[in-house]
Parts: sequence; structure tokens; C-alpha cells
Amino acid sequence: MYGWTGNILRINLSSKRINKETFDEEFAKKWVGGRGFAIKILWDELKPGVDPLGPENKLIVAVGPIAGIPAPNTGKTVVAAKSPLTGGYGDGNLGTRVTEHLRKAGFDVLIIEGKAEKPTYIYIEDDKVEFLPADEIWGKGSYETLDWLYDKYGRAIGILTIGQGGENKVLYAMIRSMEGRAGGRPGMGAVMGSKNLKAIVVKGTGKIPIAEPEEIRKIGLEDLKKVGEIDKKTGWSIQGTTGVLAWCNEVAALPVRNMRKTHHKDAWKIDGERLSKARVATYGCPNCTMRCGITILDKEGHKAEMDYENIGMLGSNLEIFDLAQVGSLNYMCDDFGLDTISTGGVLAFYADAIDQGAIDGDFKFGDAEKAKELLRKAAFRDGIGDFLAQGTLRMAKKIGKGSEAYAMHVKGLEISAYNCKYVPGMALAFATSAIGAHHKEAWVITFEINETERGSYGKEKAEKVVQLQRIRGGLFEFIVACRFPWIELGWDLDHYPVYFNKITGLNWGLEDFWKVADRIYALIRAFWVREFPNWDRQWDYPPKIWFDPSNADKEGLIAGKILELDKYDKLLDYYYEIRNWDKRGIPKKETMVGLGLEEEVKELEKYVKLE
Ligand code: PTT
Ligand code: SF4
Repeated sequence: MYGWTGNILRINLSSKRINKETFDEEFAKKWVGGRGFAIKILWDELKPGVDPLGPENKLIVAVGPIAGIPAPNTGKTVVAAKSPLTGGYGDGNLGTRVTEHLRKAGFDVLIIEGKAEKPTYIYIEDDKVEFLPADEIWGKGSYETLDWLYDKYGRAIGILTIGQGGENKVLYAMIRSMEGRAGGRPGMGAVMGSKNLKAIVVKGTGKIPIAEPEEIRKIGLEDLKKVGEIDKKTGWSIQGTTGVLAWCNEVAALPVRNMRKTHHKDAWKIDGERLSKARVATYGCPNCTMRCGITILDKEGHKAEMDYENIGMLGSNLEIFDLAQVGSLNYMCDDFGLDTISTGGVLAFYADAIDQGAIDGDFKFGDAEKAKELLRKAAFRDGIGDFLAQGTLRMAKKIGKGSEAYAMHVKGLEISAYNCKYVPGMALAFATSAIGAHHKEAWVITFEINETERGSYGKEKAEKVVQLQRIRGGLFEFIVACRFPWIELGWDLDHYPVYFNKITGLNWGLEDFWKVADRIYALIRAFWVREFPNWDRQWDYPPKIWFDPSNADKEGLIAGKILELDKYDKLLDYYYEIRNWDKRGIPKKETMVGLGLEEEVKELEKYVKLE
């Protein structure tokens, strides 16, 4: 078998047992890698109802066949587990040197289970595994931890680590890897913390098994160069993802004031142009020639990498329009290892609840210093921070008084930085994302606003959401590569079967990829349903306030416009029809069988009646 090492490294932190396991070509072809391996393993190995922060939960680190080879933007790895924030399937995709090292160490997947007795870090060198004391780095931020590990092992090593947020099991703590890189929004860092696992360090010295190594090296290196040239010509990475902020403001889709507003006169102060002028460094992932991590000095003089989501959620959504202060909040999230999107969502919800009189407190929109104080408290679960560490859904349940309506999340995961009060297709994309409200899977908003009638609910929008989920939530998450060459530079999708076939020796076309993507989406949905057998379509609704006429903009481009529930329901029906799921949003039996999920049907039927 080429393209896969065929090996899984299972590490049990409780027993310190290490198992080297294998998988065959049938498994490899069925699940391919990354998110595909992760959901299959979690489905097979986790009993429904396990405590996501208990030793029974498993952290999966998975690469894909294309990961780590010299070809455009292949330095990514998927981290996954049952999410402590949502209770469903959770994952993230981050740039890291672990990608290449893990494959060179001879593994496609790491399964971390159990719980270490004391704070520990794991050092993997090829098939040798050491459990080492983490006393010197436990309690430290992720930057200090990275430096400590770099001093010991050199900068070329692969590292996944957590900050204090993960140690304190903040439900939206992420995993950090290298400068500016963070992944696993739905609490993957908290899962590491719950296992007393501060870091995973990987060094691999072997070879990645490739069917046509000379060919792939030639094409890969040429294409890396070409992608770099296109980037230079288009200038995309001058502003990187932050270029979209000015556009969101212009089209009234910017998150402002807990998403109550869609634009702001001061948004220009934190836009991509201002940011690129303030740039002091650029961070990026391995194997990338379009490095997009624009880095500025924050208020305290730290280097802070700023992506659009970070600025939207920690800036405009909190009505903080001072770039250096937004940088400070971003840097703190990175250092503590907290997700910027959820942190911004949580703080905005808290300010909103105070503003609405639903809860007492002294935090107001626009107060950057107080936001920093609260962020620190959340990371350490100190005082009010313990409340903030739970995420918006749980906070709203505790506050009550109608606050659930403006708790901006889907399935418990905070919405990323697109205000969809009048963008129905993007609202559907958030609502049906595999992990809760993340934009990563179907970023349909530019298509919807630029190329369709914005407020319409036609089937073509549901079709586009599914198409994008297949590409972004499927293909790029299971071959495991950054999607930006395709989405931002127009690098043709047809390149990917070429790489894939030369690596694996197979002869796949894009259609084969879509089938794997549909299989993965069906099994992820089955995972959620098994966890929550009372499942119905309301799980796929965006927040209530987007349907509330009193929340419509009073002025500007979309004044008086708002989502309409009956029409949204129709759009959701189209989505289910395309996926051949039933009206509750559960894959039908024939759909699962058609995707080769016969065994999984039997298991799911123990919990819910299938159509
Ligand atoms: C991603 C999510 C995003 S998506 C952003 S900004 W973005 C936020 N970044 C954070 C950060 O930074 N620090 C922090 N403490 N929390 C953060 N939370 C938010 O996390 C990221 C890039 C980006 S920048 C995007 S869109 C693309 N995402 C990809 C993806 O999901 N899959 C894929 N195959 N390719 C992608 N390429 C791009 O990668 P999550 P990274 Mg991240 C500082 O992982 O859980 O999906 O959360 O991975 O290496 O940092 O690269 O405008
Ligand atoms: Fe990483 Fe950005 Fe390059 Fe993608 S484009 S690989 S996110 S640096």
C-alpha cells in the first residue's frame, strides 16, 4: 500500500501502554485520512454518553495521504475528540510540523486515551515513545511551553501543546502547534488538559511511502512555486484572510455588538489595510508559499497573529476598534490556548446579557481592558471566569430570561465572524456544519451575496452548501491540506486527484472524493444522533434572534430585513433532500447502506428508528 503507512500508534496515558496497530487498504480507501479516520475511530471506540473530559474520551491526531509531502500547503493535521463544548463530534485542522514528522515516524494516526497520573508530555521518536514529566511547563502559556520544547528538541520538531486554558478545561480551549497556529475549536485543548497531557512532541526520521516519489517531488515542488507566484501576482497574502473584513462591513454581514448590528463606522480602523500596514512579521504553516499569518505588535508589545475571524470576534463584535488592543486579546487567546471565535462570542454574549438587564455585571461593549481581565479570568476559571469558561450555550441556560435567543451558537459552538441576519444560505451553512457553527465547511457567503439574490431561499443555495461541504469539510479535511490555494487563489481542484493518485498509486477522480465526503458527513451526523437520540431538525437552526423582526437593522443596506423561519425550513428541507436524510435531519437507512455503512446502521438503530 502506498500513500498510507498503514499504522496507528495508540498511547494509553493511564497504563502507559503503547500499541502499534495496523489498518488495511480497504479502511484507507473508505476513510482516506484526517477527519475520515477520526470519525470512524471515535464512532467505533467511544460508547455514547462518555464524559468528554473523562479518561474514556480519546484524542485523535490524524494526517492524510497528501499531508506532509512537498506540494502546495500540505502542512496540516486534524485533531479530533468528542467535544466537551457541544457533546458531539469535534475537530480542527491546524498547521504543524507534526504532520511531516508523524508520517516519517511511520504513522497516519495517533490515538491518545486514558489519563496521566501527573502532568506529562509525550515524546515520540519513530516508534519509540517516552512519557516525560511536564512539571516545568504545566501552568505556563503556550508560547513559553513552545520555547521550552524548542530549547530541548530544536525548532524543526513537531509539537502540539496547550496553554492554561486547556489545563483548566475551559470548554473552548484549543491545541496550539507553532507561532500563530491553533486548532480544534470545540475544546480539543480541554480534552488534552483533562488527560494531564501538556504536549505531544514528534520526530520522524523515516520515509513517507509514495507510489511515484520522483514524479510527486517534481510536480509538487513546481506547483508550490506556481502557487507562490499566483499569490505574489494577486497579492492575496498581503492582507490574507483579513481582507474580508472591509467587505463584510460593506455588505452588512460583520459581527458587531454580539451580532445585533451588521456594520460599524469605525470598522476601517481594524481592517486588512490597517493591519498589513502594522505588520511586523508573517507566520505560516509548513510547506506553504502563500503564508497568511499577518502579525502585528499588540498593546503590550507581543507579536500577535491576526486572522479575520479573530479580528471580527475580538474586535467588531465587542465594539473594540483599537487594533493593538484586539491584538492583545488575540495574543492572550493564543498564549492561554483559547479559541478566539468562542472567546469573542462568550464575551459579547456576556456584555449583551448585562446590557439587556438579564444579569448584573460591569462589562460593557468597547471596554478592551475589562475584556482582557475577563479573558484571563476565563482561562484560569477565576471567579466570574468559571462561568465564562462554559461557553455561550451553558451560560444562557443559567441566565435564562430570554437570553437563549441571543446566545450566538449552533449546537453549542459559537458562530464565527459572519452575521447572517439576512444571509440565509450562510445561516444554513453554520447550522449544518459537522461540528457546530463553524464557517470552515461551507463558506457560501460570498457566492450568496455576490452571485444570487441575497434574501432568497432557492434550492441552489442548499446545493451550494452541500457542494462546499464536500470540498471544504470533506476533501481538504481527509486528504488533509490547506484549502486556501483553491479558495483564495483559484488553484484548480483537479490538481488534488493528480497528487493523490501519484502518492497512492490509485486512479481516483473527484467523484470518488465526494462519495467519501458524503460517507463522513453521514457518520458524523450519526455520531451526534447517537449522543442525542431525541434529535430533530431544530438542531439545524441558527439562533432565534436572526428571525426576530425587532432585531432587523434600522438603517443601511439591509434595513428592515431578517431571516424568515418558514422559508428557512424549506431551505433545510432542500438540504436534507440533497443528502437523502429524513426530515429530522437523520441519514436514511438506504443512504447509509449506499455509502457502505451497513454496520453503522445496525448500531444507530439501537438508539433511534431510521426511515
Ligand atoms: C480555525 C479557526 C479559525 S479559521 C481562525 S481564523 W480563519 C481562528 N484562529 C485562531 C487563532 O489564530 N488563535 C486562536 N487562539 N484561536 C483561533 N481560533 C480560530 O480558529 C488557520 C487557517 C485559517 S485562518 C483558515 S480560515 C483556514 N482553515 C482551514 C481549515 O479549517 N481546514 C483546512 N483544510 N485548511 C484550512 N486553512 C486555513 O487555515 P480550527 P491554523 Mg486552525 C491565531 O483550526 O479548529 O478549524 O479553527 O489552523 O493552522 O491556525 O490555520 O480566518
Ligand atoms: Fe497555513 Fe495560510 Fe499557508 Fe494555509 S495559506 S498553509 S493557513 S500559512
